[in-house]
Amino acid sequence: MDSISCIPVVDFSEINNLRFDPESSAWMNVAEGIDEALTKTGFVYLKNTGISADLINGAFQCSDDFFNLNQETKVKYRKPFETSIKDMNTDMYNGYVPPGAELEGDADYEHKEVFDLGGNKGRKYPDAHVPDFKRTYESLENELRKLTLRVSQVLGLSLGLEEHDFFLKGLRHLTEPSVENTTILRALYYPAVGEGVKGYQNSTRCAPHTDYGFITLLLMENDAVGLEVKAINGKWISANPIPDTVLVNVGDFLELWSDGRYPATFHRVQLPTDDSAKKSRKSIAFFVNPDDEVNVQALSTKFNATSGVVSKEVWNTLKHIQKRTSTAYSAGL
Ligand SMILES: O=C(O)CCC(=O)C(=O)O
Ligand SMILES: [Fe+2]
Repeated sequence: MDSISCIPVVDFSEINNLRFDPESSAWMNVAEGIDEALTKTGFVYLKNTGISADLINGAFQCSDDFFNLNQETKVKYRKPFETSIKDMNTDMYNGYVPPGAELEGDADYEHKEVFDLGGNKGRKYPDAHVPDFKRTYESLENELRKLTLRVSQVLGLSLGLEEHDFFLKGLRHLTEPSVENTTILRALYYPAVGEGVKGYQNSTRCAPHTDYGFITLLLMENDAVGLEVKAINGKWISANPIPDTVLVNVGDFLELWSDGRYPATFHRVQLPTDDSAKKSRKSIAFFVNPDDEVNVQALSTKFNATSGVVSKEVWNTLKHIQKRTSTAYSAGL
């Protein structure tokens, strides 16, 4: 089965320019579509989000220009791994991560390079080598922030929260950047890999993992195949790019907030076994985390209103993120 029939597509065009109104049928329709998609797979494609294709293409071009620089130049922008986990601050969330430095799940090696822009301290941009990078990525981040705010309002509706705008309270950094946070805009690059490469047998592009934030917004180049999502029945289904869409998935915090209704599903990017491995893959992820100080616990929704909240866990945002990040980077430290 292909991705189109497995992961639903929800059209955002009706609410794109519409003020938030929990009574309006346009918002309710979108909320129902999102609820159905997220309960089924934890993933949903959003169509007609209003983010310009030129802006997205421009960001992929900058990404291409950066990752095609030689290694000596790229490591000038390296993330400061020498920062100890204990003293981890937002510097840790910025810069270039070379292949092999970050590992998800139980992979031996990931053929993956990333460039992160995160938090509100220690940002660096490779403008000396890619002059449009800062301007393009800042514009894209701005658009992704606006879309995230809309999606958060839809989620308040889809869960039937009494306080429709509840999630906005925990995402103040999206409108007030001085609020401490660990949200990351990440350019991902998976180089072309030939079967002759050492360690090919035990390596992958991105090992199975759940995302640890609130939600992730993912942009993929049109030919960037390879992403797979583990469905509730345990089968891996492909989440191939659909032109003019943004793929959204549930992170650990939304799973907890929704009391498990919206699962943070496992996903992975395998090394293709056919000719497409000879091509690189590029995507851009916006990992949205709640503000650092937010404590997350299961909410009373319209779905558990009579049965009661099941999960008793409480997670502090920063602590949870630090725990998950230190596991992912232990390979590179
Ligand atoms: O490369 C992709 O398209 C997805 C990567 C991913 O799932 C992640 O970095 O969390
Ligand atoms: Fe992911």
